[in-house]
Amino acid sequence: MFVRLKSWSRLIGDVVQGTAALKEEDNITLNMSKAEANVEKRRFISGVVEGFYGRPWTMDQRAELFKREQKWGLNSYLYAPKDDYKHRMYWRDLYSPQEAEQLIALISAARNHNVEFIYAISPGLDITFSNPKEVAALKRKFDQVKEFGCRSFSLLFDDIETEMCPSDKQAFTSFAHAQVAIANEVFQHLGQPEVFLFCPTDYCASFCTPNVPLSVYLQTVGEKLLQGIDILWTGPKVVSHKISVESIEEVSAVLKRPPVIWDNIHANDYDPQRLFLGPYKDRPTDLISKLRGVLTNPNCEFYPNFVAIHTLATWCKATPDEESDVEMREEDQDPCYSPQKALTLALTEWLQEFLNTDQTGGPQHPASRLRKDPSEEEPMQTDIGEAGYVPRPDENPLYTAEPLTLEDLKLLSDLFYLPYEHGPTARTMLQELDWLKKHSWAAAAQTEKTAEWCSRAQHFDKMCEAVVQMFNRLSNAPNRRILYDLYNYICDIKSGVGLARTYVKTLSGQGQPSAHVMNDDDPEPWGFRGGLSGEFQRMLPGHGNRDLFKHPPSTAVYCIRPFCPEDKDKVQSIFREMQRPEGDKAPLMMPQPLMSDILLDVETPPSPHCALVVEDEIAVCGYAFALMDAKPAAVKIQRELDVSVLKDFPSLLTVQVLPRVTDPSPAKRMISHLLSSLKNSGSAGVLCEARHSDKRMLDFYNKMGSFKPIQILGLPQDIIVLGAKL
Ligand code: GDL
Repeated sequence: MFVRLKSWSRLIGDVVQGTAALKEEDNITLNMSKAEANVEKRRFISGVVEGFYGRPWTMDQRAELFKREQKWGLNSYLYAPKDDYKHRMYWRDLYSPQEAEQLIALISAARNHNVEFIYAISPGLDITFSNPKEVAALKRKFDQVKEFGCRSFSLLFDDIETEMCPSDKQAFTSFAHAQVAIANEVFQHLGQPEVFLFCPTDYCASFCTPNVPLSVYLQTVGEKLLQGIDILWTGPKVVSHKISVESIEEVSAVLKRPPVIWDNIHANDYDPQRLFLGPYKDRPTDLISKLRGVLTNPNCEFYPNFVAIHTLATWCKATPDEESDVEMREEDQDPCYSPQKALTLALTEWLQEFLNTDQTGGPQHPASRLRKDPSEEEPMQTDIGEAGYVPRPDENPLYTAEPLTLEDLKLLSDLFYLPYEHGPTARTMLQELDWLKKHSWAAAAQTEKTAEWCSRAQHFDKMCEAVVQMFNRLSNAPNRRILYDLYNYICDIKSGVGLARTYVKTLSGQGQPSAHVMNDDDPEPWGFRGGLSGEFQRMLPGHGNRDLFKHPPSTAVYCIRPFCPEDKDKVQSIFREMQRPEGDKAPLMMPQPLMSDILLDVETPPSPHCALVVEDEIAVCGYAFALMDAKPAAVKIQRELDVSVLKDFPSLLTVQVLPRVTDPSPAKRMISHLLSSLKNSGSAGVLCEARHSDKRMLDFYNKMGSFKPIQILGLPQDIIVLGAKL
C-alpha cells in the first residue's frame, strides 16, 4: 500500500501541474475504482464561495473574480448565492434560455482561467426527501447545469429547519440519514464527479449536540456519506475567530475525511455596518495538510474583497518565512505566514487598482485633476479643467484631489479589520479616547497631568484628521466601482470619528459644545445611529450592545464531559459557592432550598446520561444535572406541584457555572444536551428553579428563550419556577 501511495503521490504532482505523465502508471489506475482514483489524485481546493445572503455578484464581477483567482493561484469557485432564486428558494426550476446562456458563459470563463466552477443547490427549505419526484427534480436541475459544461457540484443543507415532515420521519431514521441518502444518490447519478461538496446542517462545532465527537448527526454523515463526497465545515463557530489544528483533527475523525473549510471570516452579511478588510488570520498554516481545502465566503460587496481573497491566496502558498528570526518569533507566530506582510502585499496591489481609470460602470473621473508629483506638473496653460475653465489669480483655484496612498489603505483596513478584532490604529484611537474621557477631570482641574492630556488630545485629533484625509482621497480615487462599494462604510466611520473628535475638543475646553455631540433635545436624524435594530440591541442586557474594544472575544477552551464520581467534591463545592447571593462575601446563610438541591445527594443521583460537568484550564467549573421524574424531588422539599404542571413538565434540571466563566455557551451546550437526552427518553417537558436574587441565572434562563415562568401557588417568596416544553 505504501509503495502504491508513493508512486501515486508523484503522479498527483504531475496531474496538479497539468502534465500528462500517466503512461507508466496506467496499470495502477486500471486497478482502482474511479472514486478511489479520484480521492487519491485530488488537489487542495482553494478559492471563493459566493455563499452569502443579499444581492448576488454580477456575471462581470464573477468573471473578474476568476481572473484574479488565476493570477493569485486559487483554483475554485463555489456558486451558492443564498438569494439567487434558482439556487435556493426555487431550486426545482430549470434555467431559462437567457439564464442558461449566461451560466454557460460563466462556466466557460472559469475554465479559461483554470478555475473549477462548482455549482451548488440548497433544496433544504422545502424538499421532501422521501418523495421520488423531489429527487428526480434535483437530478434534473443538476443535469441541466451539467449540460452547461459544469463538472463539479455541491448540495447544501445549511440554515434550514431540522424538523422533518411526517412522511420523511416515516422513511428515514434521522435528518442526517435523509440528507446523506439524497446526496449519495445524486453523487452517483452525476457519475461520481471529482468534486462534490456536501454542507451539513450542523456545519460548525457550536451547532453540534452535545459536541463534535458525540454528535449523532455528524457520526451518521461521517459513516454513511460516500467517500468521494467532501464535507464543508466553518470551524468552531459560524464565524470562527480561530481554527485550530486540534479542532480539525477532531472533526475529521468523526467525518472520516478532512473537511473543506467554508470560511466566514470576511463575511459581512449579518451586519450592515461592518465590512472586513483585514488579512486572512488565526488559521495556522499547519492546517493546510489537514484539510481538503479552503473557500472563503467574503463580504457581499465584490470590490472590497481584494484583501480577503489576496491574503487567502498568500496563506495557501505559505512557505517558511526566511526573514523572520526564529529566536525572535513570538510564541503564536506562524513560521510560514505573516498576516501583516500578507496585508501589505495585498494593499500594495489594491492601491494600483484604485488608481486605475480603465473601467466601465462609473462616471469618467477627471483624472487630470489629480495632484501630480510637482516635477511632473504640466505648464499652467495646459492644466485646464473639464469645462476648460481657468480661474484668474484672484479667483478660487480649481479643486485638485490628492492621490490615495498606501498609508490611506492601511488605515482603511485598520478601521474595517476583522469580525473579532479592530486593526491596530482603530484600537489605539479607541484606547486614546477612553483614556482622554477618563482623565478629563485632570485637564479641567489644571493639575500637572494636563500637559500629558493635551498632548494625547492633540495626537487623537491628528489621528481623526488622518481619517478625514483618507476619506477625501478615497472619494477622489479614479476607480469609482471600488469607491461606491465602500462609500456607505467610509461615510459612517468619518462621521463617527468626527463626533469623537468634537467631543474631545469640548473636553479640552476648545470650541463650543457641539450641537452634534451635546444636543440631546432636538437631534438631527444621524443622532439615532443604528436605526431600529440598534435600538432593540441597546435594550438587551449585555448581549446586543457589546463592544469589541471593551470585551475582546474569550479565547478560553472548555471541555464538557460526563460527570464521574471523582467530580463529586468539586461539584459540591461549586454548589455551595453558588448558594451565596451575587457579590456576597459574608458567611453563608442557608437560602430557601430548591428542588434540584437533592440531585447533589447520594440518594437521588441524576438520571442516566443526565449529568455533565464542564472544565476550563483550571478545573471543573460547572455542572448540569437532570432527573427524568421530578416528583421525588418535589416531595422531598415539600414543593406542592399541580398534577397538570407535572404532566406538562415531568422532568427537572439544574445548571451551575462558576462566575469566572463569563461565556454563557458552555452552560447552554450542557443544557441542550440534557434537553435532548430527556426528550429521547420520552419526557414532555422540564422544570427548573431559580432564586429572584440570582440575577445571573434568571438572565441566563431568560436568554435561553425556551424557559418560561410557570405560575405555582404557595411558592416561597424568593423562588421562581420555569418550564420548557420538549
Ligand atoms: C451562515 C451561512 C452563510 C452566511 C454566513 C454568514 C454557512 C455554511 N452558511 O451560516 O450563507 O453567509 O453564515 O452570515 O456559513
